[in-house]
Formats: sequence, C-alpha cells, structure tokens
Amino acid sequence: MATPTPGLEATALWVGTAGMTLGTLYFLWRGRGVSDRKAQEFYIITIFITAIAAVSYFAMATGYGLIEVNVAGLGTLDIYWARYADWLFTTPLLLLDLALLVNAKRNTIYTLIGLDVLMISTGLAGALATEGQLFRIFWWAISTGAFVVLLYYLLRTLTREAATRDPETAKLFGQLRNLVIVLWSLYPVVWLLGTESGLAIIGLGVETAAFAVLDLTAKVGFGLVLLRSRAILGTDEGREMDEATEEADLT
Ligand code: RET
Repeated sequence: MATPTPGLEATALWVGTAGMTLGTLYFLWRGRGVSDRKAQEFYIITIFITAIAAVSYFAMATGYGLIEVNVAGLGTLDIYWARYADWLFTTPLLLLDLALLVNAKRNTIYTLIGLDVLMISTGLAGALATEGQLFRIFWWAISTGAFVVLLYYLLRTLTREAATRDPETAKLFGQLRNLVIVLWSLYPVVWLLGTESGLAIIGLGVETAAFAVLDLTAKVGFGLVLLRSRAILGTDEGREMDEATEEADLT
C-alpha cells in the first residue's frame, strides 16, 4: 500500500486531520445551546462539512486515501483520491450554506450544486486518467469550465437574490462569497502547477500543504465567520412562527 512521504506531505495531512477534528468539535460545542431553527440548520450543515473533511484527511494521512496511478509518458503518480470524495460532498454543502443564507430560489440551488458536482467529478476523472498528460489536462479544462460558470452564478444570480435580504445578512453573504471566490480559485491553480497535471512545478509535499491550508480556511475559516455571525439567527417573524409550531406540536 502507498503511504504519504514523511516530511511536509505527511505532516500537512496530520495537521489537516487535527484541524478539521478540532473545528468539528468546536462547532459541536458552540451549537449545543442553539435553539433557533434557522441557526441550527447552518450548524448541522457546517458540522458535517468539517466532519467529512476530518475523516478524509485521516484516510489520506494513513495512506488509505492514496493510490498509485500509472500514466502513459509520466510514470507512476501518487493520487489522493480521498480529496475528491471529500470535495464531492463538502463543496455542495458549502454552497448550500451560502444559498440558504440568502433564501435562494430552489432552481438557483440546483444549478449551483449541479455545476459543483460536475466540477469535482471531472477533476477526479483528470486525476485518475491514465492515457497521458494531455488527457489529464483536458479534464482539468472541463472542470475549470464548470467552475467558471459556477463563479458566474455566485456573482450574478445569487448576489442578486442576496440584495433582497436585510443589510446584515447581505453583508455577511458578501464576505463569505468573496472568501469562496478567492480561495476556490486557487484550487485549479495548485492542481495545474502540482503533480496531478504532470507539470510538477511544485512537488507533492508543497501541493499537499497548500491544499491543507486552503481546505482549513475554506471550511473551518468559513464556518467561524458564518456561525459567529448574528445574521444567521432567523428573523423575528421566523422565530415567532417556529415558536407557534412548537407550541402546536406540544398540544
Ligand atoms: C479541481 C480540478 C481541476 C479544476 C478545478 C478544480 C476545483 C476544485 C475546487 C475545490 C474546492 C474545494 C474546497 C474544499 C474545502 O475544503 C477539482 C482541483 C476547477 C474549487 C472548497
């Protein structure tokens, strides 16, 4: 079985495992007394985001999440498949957090998640492709195409829907959206400069560390900004409705 190379690569994976675990525990602890239903929704989604990542990082750090792929013309590449398993679930959940924050229309949510799944699955296809470097980079281009359309939806459709919300929510949405745009844009760059593309301008150790920093910021950092904000509490109207339903449930 392939194992992570000791040094930067292995260290980054264990730091990722620890960071995601601590993030999960912190959000669980913070969320224990939250009674507002809208806020609970964000806690549930965000806790799963870091919990899935903690498991994925553990799989990578122990070598289970790593396979060797024989690529024509490039030789054997170490591929962390567990990354894509993580991203396949957690990136749609991150988008769901953003979309629920602004009460996005269902069709907007479906479009964002559809594009996201297309982006991650074609990225995985590129990471596993054995036919040669050109094939792998071609998959990267398809994935990046889906990403560009996703960014368009975030910047146009979702932002327009956010503008109808109260100023506090709109402000929080703006901050989180910008965080997502900046951080997420670095993933295709690291992939292309790293070992997956065969260019290997940066080595696997630096690449693994870069992904760990990005993942921790995009998940734990994102969660901290979201869950510590007052804007995630339901509107008074929403709270009154919740309380009315709870009372009705009791009677
Ligand atoms: C891949 C493959 C190459 C092309 C593109 C990619 C985009 C990946 C992204 C990942 C985001 C991950 C996050 C994880 C959180 O922890 C798959 C690298 C466009 C945007 C936010």
